[in-house]
Amino acid sequence: MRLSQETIAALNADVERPGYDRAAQACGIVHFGIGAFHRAHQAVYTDDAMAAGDRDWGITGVSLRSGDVAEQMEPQDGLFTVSERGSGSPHTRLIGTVQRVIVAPRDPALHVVAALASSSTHIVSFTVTEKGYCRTPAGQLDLSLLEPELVKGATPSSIYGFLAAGLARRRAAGIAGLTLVSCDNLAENGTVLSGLLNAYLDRVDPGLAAWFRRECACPSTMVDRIVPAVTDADRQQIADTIGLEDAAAVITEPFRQWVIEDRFAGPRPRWEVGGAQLVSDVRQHEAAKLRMLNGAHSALAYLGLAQGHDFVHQAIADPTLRPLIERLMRDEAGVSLGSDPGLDIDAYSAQLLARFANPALPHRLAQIAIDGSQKIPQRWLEPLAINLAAGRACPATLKALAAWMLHVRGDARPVDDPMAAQLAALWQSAGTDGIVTALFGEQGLFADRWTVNDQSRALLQTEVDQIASA
Ligand code: CS2
Repeated sequence: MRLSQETIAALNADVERPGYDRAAQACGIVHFGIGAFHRAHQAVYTDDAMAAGDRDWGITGVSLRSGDVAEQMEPQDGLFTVSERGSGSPHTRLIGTVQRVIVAPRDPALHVVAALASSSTHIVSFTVTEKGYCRTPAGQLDLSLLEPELVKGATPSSIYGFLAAGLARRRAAGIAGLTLVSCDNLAENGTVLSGLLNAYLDRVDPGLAAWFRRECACPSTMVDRIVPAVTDADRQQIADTIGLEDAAAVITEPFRQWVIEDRFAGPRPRWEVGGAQLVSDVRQHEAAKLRMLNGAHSALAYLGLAQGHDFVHQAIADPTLRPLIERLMRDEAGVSLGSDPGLDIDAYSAQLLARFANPALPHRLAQIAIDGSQKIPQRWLEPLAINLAAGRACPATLKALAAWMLHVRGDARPVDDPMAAQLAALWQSAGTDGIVTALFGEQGLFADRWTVNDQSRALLQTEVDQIASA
């Protein structure tokens, strides 16, 4: 039997249930990118706020591309379970906040725009991954990716097209602005989203751009929870534990963190009830998490795959990799945060290493290796730029960078990256001797993010030569 509103009673008694009347809630949030991460993170914080008495924060999920999540969730009335796996026995909880899922490419009637324009909607949030922001390597809005939807009368396909249509409708109807909450792993994600959307609106409707600047807010947030992709075996195990089939189930670690810049255009759920931290400035939290957690994750992915590992907990247990990852985390990423990093680097590193080592949560390195071109700027290139400018060597980060370079050459395994073709072509034309310059030289692909100096070039070249000839 499948999980749904009707079958809830058949769930095993130890599964925690939503503490509110689902049917009585209006939709207050539209969320773009309703994948496993959102379901294990923001949906849970919102569920906590509603259980504490907040009302009308139901979530309309939007999938921009695939219909998979809608097929998992719609037959279940939006219900799904979150199972936490740590050292103790797993804890499972039913989440009731998601009301429906719209698959944008199958939505010619533009229900997404209607949801954005609804007066009950106050918040639009995003987990569309780094590439969902359609940026050039220098971080500008990449209009070449958006051409098709910029044609007059075209249906929107990016977050920008939908937001432009939704905001235009709100303005025309005299409805208040929105708070747009980016929950993606980008440095200063709110500021980035605001700048890119502003550039888009300036192009399509400068008056609307001015309205957006006046009426909307884009707080930055740091989000953290490790959420591996669910396998069929996990689904089977969850069905055995909860007593119902749950096609939308997610598994995650007990840890979760959400630090939110307290800058909203209108009402919001009391996410702090679920432990979210509302602060005046998230930049330090974001930089620490992106460089130390995500930076180490990406290093484990490319170095670990090259060593024949499949999972994070295996790679971090490898005695040849662990010291390197510790160095990257503490002495390179950690040090790049400055003399007043706002947290205890040693304690944070120790906590991250313990989370990576969690054997109850197999996390595929290949999942983390996806879209490296979109991830390495904020994870590695920023700290490299800061450290090298201060004269600090970064051998571990450079080793990881070399492993990524060899990964995108594409000889060992398929490369899942929006820039895969461009990177492969660059390898073809530049070869082993020219690739460092082609990527990180003064005219290189990533020159706006970081340019190699002589010392780092020599180190990087040695690593590339070594791996290439292995
Ligand atoms: C990972 C992240 O896939 C990746 O790139 O580094 O998804 C990571 O698990 C989360 O950011 C943890 O909060």
